Amino acid sequence: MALKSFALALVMLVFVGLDAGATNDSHSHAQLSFSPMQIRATAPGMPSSAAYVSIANHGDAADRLIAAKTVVARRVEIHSMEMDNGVMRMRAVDGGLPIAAGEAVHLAPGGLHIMLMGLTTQLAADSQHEITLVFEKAGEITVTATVKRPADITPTMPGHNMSHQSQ
Ligand SMILES: [Cu+2]
Repeated sequence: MALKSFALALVMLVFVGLDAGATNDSHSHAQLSFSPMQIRATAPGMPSSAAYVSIANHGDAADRLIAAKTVVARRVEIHSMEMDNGVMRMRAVDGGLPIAAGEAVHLAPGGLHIMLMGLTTQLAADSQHEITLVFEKAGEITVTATVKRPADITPTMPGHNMSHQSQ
């Protein structure tokens, strides 16, 4: 009996330890890591904006970005951009964005992005806002995003282009 509760205490310790590790570094959680998230700055009255980030899956199981939320937008969607009869159109990604094991997905201007709609505040350059990403397996992970002028938004992973590719 005593041995059993010792084992249980040990298991709990391990979980607490993992938890502490996760809170020490907001850019890594479970098997996922993130580049610094960037949000496109808005002029007063602009209703929407977009956020960009690269998500790398270092684990051996696929995960999926299924939603995102933030207090600065009433509605958040994961969008792709596709050419449709010569016109670039945005559309919501059906069923979430898969992130295969050992691969990275890049959300960047002109391609995949986190669409922030119904902004509750003007997004001024250099301000910071939390965005919570919801993953099928990793659960909710909140990252701090920095607002940047459109010209200052950098590709999120130097050395990688915006296509999906293996690490
Ligand atoms: Cu969009």
